[in-house]
Amino acid sequence: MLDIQEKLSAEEKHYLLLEEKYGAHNYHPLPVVLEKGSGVFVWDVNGKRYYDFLSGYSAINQGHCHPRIIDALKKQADILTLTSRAFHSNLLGEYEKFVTTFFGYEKVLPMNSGVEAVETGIKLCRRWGYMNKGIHENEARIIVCAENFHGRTSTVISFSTDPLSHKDFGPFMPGFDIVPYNDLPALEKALQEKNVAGFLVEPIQGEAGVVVPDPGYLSKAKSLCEKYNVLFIADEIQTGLARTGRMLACDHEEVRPDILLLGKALSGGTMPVSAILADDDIMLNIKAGEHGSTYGGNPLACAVAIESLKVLDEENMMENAEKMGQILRKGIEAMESPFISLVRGKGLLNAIVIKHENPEAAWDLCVELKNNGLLAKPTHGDKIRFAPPLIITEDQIIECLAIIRESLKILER
Ligand code: IF1
Repeated sequence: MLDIQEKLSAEEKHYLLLEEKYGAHNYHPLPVVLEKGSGVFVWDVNGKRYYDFLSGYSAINQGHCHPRIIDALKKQADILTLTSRAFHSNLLGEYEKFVTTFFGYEKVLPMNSGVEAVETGIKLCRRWGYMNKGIHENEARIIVCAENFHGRTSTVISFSTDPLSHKDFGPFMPGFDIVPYNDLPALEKALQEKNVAGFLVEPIQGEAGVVVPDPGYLSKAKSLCEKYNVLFIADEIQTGLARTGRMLACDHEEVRPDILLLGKALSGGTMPVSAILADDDIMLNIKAGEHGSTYGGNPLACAVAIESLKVLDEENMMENAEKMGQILRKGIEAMESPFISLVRGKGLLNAIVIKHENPEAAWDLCVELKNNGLLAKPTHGDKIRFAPPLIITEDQIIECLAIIRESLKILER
C-alpha cells in the first residue's frame, strides 16, 4: 500500500498516486516529487530546494543540466539525432577519436546503458578467450566478486549474490565464478582455472555500500591477471569520470584495465550513453554484424559525450572531488555521532554506515535529511550514500554537514 505521508501536499500525492496506479512498483523512492534541477540543487513541485547527494547514482557528476552539456544536446538535437549504424555519421568517428584519446585506448565500442556495456564487456572477454587464449568454445569463465552490482539483465544478475537482484528470475547464465571482494589469495586460486578469460570488478563496490578495497588490491589483482593471462575488466560505470577524485578509480593505483566500462556521467545525466574501451587485440575479435544496438553511437550521444568529458576535464572536477570529499569525510567524522559507525569512500563517492537498533534508522534519517533540504538514499539497509555532483563548493559542503548534523538528532528519539 502506498505510504503517502500526511505531510505531502495535494500535488505531491497526485503524482505519487499516478505512479502507484500506472507504473510498475519496482522502486521505493523517498516521498519527494522533483521537477527542476540545476548544478548541485533540485527543486520539488512545491518549490522547495534540496542538495542532491545521490547525483542520479553518479550519472550527474557535472551537476544537473550543465549549461555546456545542455547546449550541446540542444544544438545536435536540431540537426541529427540518429542514423543507426547502417550508415556512417559525421560525429561517430570524431567521438571515437576523442574518447579513445581521452582514456588512452585504441578502440571504443559505443553502447547505451551501463549494463549493456557490462554485457558487451562479457562478450568481448569470452571472444578473446576463444580467439586469443585458446579456450574451447562455450567453456570461457569470468571471475566476479561477491556483493557485486553490475546491472540488472538476466546474464548480469546470474552472478549477483544479492537475492533482491536474482531471486525468481532464473534460469541463470553459466560461466561465472564468485570470489570474495578484496581477497587476493581467493582471486589467485580462482585464476588458476585454465578456462578463465576475465576478472570483472568494481574498483569500489558502489551498491554494496561504497566498499573501498585495501590499498594495492587493484594493482595486485591486475598483476595476477597478467600472470594467468586473464583480462582485467574494470566496471567504472559508477566510480569513473572523476567521481573518486581521479578520472578513473583505477588511476589511484595506476592500473590500466584491459577492458574499461563507462556509463552514467558519460552523458552528464542527459541520456543513456555507455562505452567499452580496449585495444585492437581484444576489440577486433568482434566482426561486422556480430554486436551492436539501435542507438549505440548515435550522433546526439556523441555530441553530448564529448562535451560531458570536456566539462569534467576543463572544470577540474576530479581535483574538486578529491578536495571536497576529504572535507566531507573529516566533517562527518568530527561529529563523533553515536549513530554513525563509519564513513568511507574516495573523492565524492562516500557512504556512512548507520548504527541503531531500529532497522529503519537509515530510511528515517534520509526522510529527515529530505525535510532539512538534502536528498540521499539508503543502500543495503544501514548505509547511506553521500555522492553530490562534483561541482559542489566548500561552503556548500559545510552547509550540508550542518544539515547532516541536525538531521542525526531524529535518531535520538
Ligand atoms: C538501479 C544500484 C548504483 C552500476 C555499476 C553497472 C551498472 C550500474 C557499478 C548498470 C548501475 C544503478 C542502477 C540503478 C541504481 C544504480 C545503482 F543501486 F542499482 F546499484 F549506482 F549503485 N555497473 N547502477 O552502479 O548501469 O544499466 O543502470 O545504466 O538499477 O536501481 P545501468
